[in-house]
Amino acid sequence: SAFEYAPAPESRSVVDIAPSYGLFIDGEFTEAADGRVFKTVSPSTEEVLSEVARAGAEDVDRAVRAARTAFVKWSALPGSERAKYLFRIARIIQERSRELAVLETLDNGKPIKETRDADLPLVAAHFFYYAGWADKLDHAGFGADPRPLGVAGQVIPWNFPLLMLAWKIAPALATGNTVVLKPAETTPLSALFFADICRQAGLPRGVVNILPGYGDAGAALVEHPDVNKVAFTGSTAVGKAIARQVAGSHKKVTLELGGKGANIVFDDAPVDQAVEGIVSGIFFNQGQVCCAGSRLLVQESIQDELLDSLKRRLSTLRLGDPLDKNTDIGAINSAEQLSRITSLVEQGESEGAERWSPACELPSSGYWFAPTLFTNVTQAHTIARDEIFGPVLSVLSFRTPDEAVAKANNSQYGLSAGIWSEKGSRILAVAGKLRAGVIWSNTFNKFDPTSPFGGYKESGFGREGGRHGLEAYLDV
Ligand code: TXE
Repeated sequence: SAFEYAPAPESRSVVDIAPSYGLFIDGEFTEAADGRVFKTVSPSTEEVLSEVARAGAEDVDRAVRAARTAFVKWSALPGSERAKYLFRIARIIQERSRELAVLETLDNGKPIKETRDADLPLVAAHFFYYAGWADKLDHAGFGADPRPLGVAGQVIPWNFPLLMLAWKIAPALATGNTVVLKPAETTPLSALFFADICRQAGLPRGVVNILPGYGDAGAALVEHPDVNKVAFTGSTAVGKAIARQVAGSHKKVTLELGGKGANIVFDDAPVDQAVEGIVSGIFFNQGQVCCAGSRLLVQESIQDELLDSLKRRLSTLRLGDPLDKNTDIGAINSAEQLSRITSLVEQGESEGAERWSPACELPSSGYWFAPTLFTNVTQAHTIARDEIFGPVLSVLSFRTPDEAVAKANNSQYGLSAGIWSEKGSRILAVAGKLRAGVIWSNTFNKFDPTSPFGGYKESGFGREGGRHGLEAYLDV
């Protein structure tokens, strides 16, 4: 696509990581009020990458005040002027995409193949896309003169650090809001590099503020009385806590939470293509994806054939150094996430499911988990119900389309699903019955800024992306 611009980055030398970073408030990098810092490590080596200022409630207050002051002028700018800044940011992201891809791979642990070919092109694409909306809001179908909300408090996770930032910041700025964003504690660096990009683009001070920190800073941001809109992506437990926190206040909120996506393969599906989709559905970003296809529902008549092909394919995946451009499976983002995955996998075994992994050597340092497949899984098993957020696929089977739909919908979540079949009529009939915000057909994990994304049920509410993503930042 026209958005794609990604020269090959494979060397760590393309990125210059400073030994320490401050918070980004009102256009300046500054220490935390109480002087606290934390370390961010590379999950593939456990090497310390940098020491980062840790925001607390006082810093949140400072940042929200800066954003409030900036809102007066920013919201009064003509949309065409706001668009210029967003286009400029998008272009700088393209120009610096090598550096940002390597940085993201170092801080997150995901393969460079993914940051280079998926994360970074999509980050730029979101800024281009929402830049295009900034002067067309009167024509977005919301009625004349839609208004920005004010200061947006945004809390993002570690699985797509820069992409989640783009999903949140681009529509907020396009619509005339200002932003205080808290990146996740294990992946603060790309958001801080983004702060530098805002300065490079000449963005007026205070329009974007970045506060690295932990959950306490996120909670303080959500709680701050002068925040008008809360946007959160993360765990369902924290999402529910945030919904309680803002209940009864003036704040608007969107939540993008967990998932347990069903990838449904019918007997007329092209098997080789389906195997590729199953692999990308659950092993992309080591399965640390809210819309991962973590439940494979395969029609009984082709189960054996499909599983044989899938196992052969899994044996060819390369796990290791995420900076190597041939790597398919990188590191798990943190020791905490690794232990969550490990304990759920142990539970799967103890509940009687059958575990299989290809032969694969795990590096001696860093956080690693081999691609894992569970068969003999029933709907009652924990691994078929809970989000594992790791490279672990649970295989279930079905006989009829109705049974596939019933099993796919048998989840507290409703974020994503996939349908594999040669028959268009079957795909449409099944898609119409699935309770999931995103449904792919004969592909999986494909993203596009023009398409709204979000969940049913406990996967959250509100949509990000597309024209719908504007709505969350406007009073209409
Ligand atoms: O999430 P948290 P964690 C799921 C996934 C994973 C589990 C736990 O299943 O195994 O969540 O991950 C900030 N108020 N997802 O512990 O804690 C936190 O600092 C405000 C799904 O990392 O929800 C970080 O910036 N903010 C998911 C962000 O919330 C708070 C992506 C997410 O962290 C807070 C990530 C609080 N009280 C995990 N507590 C998805 N939907 O894609 C923490 N935070």
